[in-house]
Amino acid sequence: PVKAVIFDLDGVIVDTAHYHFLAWKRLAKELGVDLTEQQNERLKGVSRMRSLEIILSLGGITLSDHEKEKMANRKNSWFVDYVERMAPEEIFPGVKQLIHELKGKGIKIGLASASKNAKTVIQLLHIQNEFDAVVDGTMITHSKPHPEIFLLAAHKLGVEPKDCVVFEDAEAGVEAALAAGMKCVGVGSSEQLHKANKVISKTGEFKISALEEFQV
Ligand code: B16
Ligand code: MG
Repeated sequence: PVKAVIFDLDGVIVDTAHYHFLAWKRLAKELGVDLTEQQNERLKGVSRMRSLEIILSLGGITLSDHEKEKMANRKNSWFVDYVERMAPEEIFPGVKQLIHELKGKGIKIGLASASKNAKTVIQLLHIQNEFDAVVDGTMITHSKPHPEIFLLAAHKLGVEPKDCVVFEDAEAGVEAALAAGMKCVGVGSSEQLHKANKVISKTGEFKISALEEFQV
């Protein structure tokens, strides 16, 4: 039976994924790289430093560790500027209701975000108390597609991985969830997320009855 649902944050609960894209695009432009939306898919779900490294490789650019640190901090300050202007209304429609329905069925709710800004974001959205466990980018050593983040979330929830369903918008995140031995609902394009057990285009579209598909 499904005992826990673990949500990714960026792109699943709120469109911070768009703010990440804007901030990376701005940094990439300064580096002479025109970051496309297609290329941006590779940045989703992976750590800040890994994202920067992908952009540098797109431009064939090499930087010292010190320079990389500076660039990553620049991107983050722009991202934080966008995020600080965010309001609770920016939560995707239907997400809070979905969380409440799941809780009503006795299902535990986790958050597993690679973002080091995840706690700030959920506070700004006033949803920090909705989660039974939160794991963010400050608590892990391996980023998605490594399963660490989801395994830690399951551990904190006290639920076995096989009884967890993950909601993810990033290909790296879907891979991480499956590698953790969990079921995964992809949120976005079925082409991009074809490895997921089920794909929906928006989180709020999910019907709780569909959880039965995951009972084994
Ligand atoms: P930060 P998620 C991820 O969050 C984003 O998808 C990814 O694009 C970003 O690079 C990563 O967080 C790190 O974020 O720079 O704020 O630490 O999708 O796992 O919620
Ligand atoms: Mg995401």
